[in-house]
Amino acid sequence: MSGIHRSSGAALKNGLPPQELLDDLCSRFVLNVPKEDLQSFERILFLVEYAHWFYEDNSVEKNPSLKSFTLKEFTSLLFNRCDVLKPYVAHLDDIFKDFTSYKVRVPVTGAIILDETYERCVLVKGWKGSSWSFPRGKKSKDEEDHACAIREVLEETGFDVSKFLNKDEYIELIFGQQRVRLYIIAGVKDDTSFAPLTKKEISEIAWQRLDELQPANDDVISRGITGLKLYMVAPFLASLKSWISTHQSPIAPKPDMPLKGMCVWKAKNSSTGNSSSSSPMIMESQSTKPEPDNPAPGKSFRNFRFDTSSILQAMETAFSA
Ligand code: M7G
Ligand code: MG
Repeated sequence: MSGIHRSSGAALKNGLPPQELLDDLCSRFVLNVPKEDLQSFERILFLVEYAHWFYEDNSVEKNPSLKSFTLKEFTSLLFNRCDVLKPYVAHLDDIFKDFTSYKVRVPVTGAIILDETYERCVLVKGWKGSSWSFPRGKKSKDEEDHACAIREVLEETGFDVSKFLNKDEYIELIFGQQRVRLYIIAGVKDDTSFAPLTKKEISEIAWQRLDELQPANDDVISRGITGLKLYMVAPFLASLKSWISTHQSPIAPKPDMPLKGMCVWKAKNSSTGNSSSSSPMIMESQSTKPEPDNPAPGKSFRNFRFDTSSILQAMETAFSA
């Protein structure tokens, strides 16, 4: 990572963000948060991830000569170029590894939204990949399961399930170290309008027919019988079927219902990375970061702590300047 310390003019020529931009992102997203969010590198990396999203979605969009980075590249850039993070550059590989393993331990909640016939459910397609999953996401620190489900479904589909949600009606499965709970929200009208509130997270939303989702096996990643690529959908279908068999749908299956899934929202420019829909972006609250059920600091942090005092000092200097 040597040689990235350049003046802003030169930096822009090869697409590297100028120092001022990185400093601004660092102070806005990483330094300017409650002290308790800076107590572990796992939490700090979630802040870096927000800064990365802001960089990709706003800075690059406004100035296309800026390069796009993976989260790992962006993290490295930020650590190498921001004074408060620089002392930890040597540990960056461990910090990143611990963050990735922490991320997959954070419990996830979401919803299985069924239409009024109980024959279709809402699935969302990720921005980067090509697979479909139930709207769902990682729990923030101290957030209750159902509150996370309501928030994530709202972020990813624009639909507020709070009025429909029954805290006792859910299917929960464990994948490796991750607990996934999906609340069953049944009887939603199929002319409900859906559109994600986050930018570049979701590329498509559709009512998918349950009978089209039947997979060849129970794998986490599977294909439905019509070739739909599914992520963490198939393992829920058996329990969902038995739930449906014991509940009466508000309306009988319509004979004229299309045999295929029905797209209800699609981004204008998904996966090309150029532009996106006109939906507003939400930057989640800076004080709520995901946290596993049994939070434990990553291995490599047992021997060193993030020095918050240097951050406070840096902020004082910045504000008094
Ligand atoms: P997440 O919020 O990390 O997962 O988003 P969760 O919903 O399971 O909690 C999943 C993936 O969507 C991320 O790894 C990103 O690739 C992408 N993504 C999510 N958000 C909120 C954004 C965003 O605001 N901007 C961009 N560019 N990508 C996002
Ligand atoms: Mg999310």
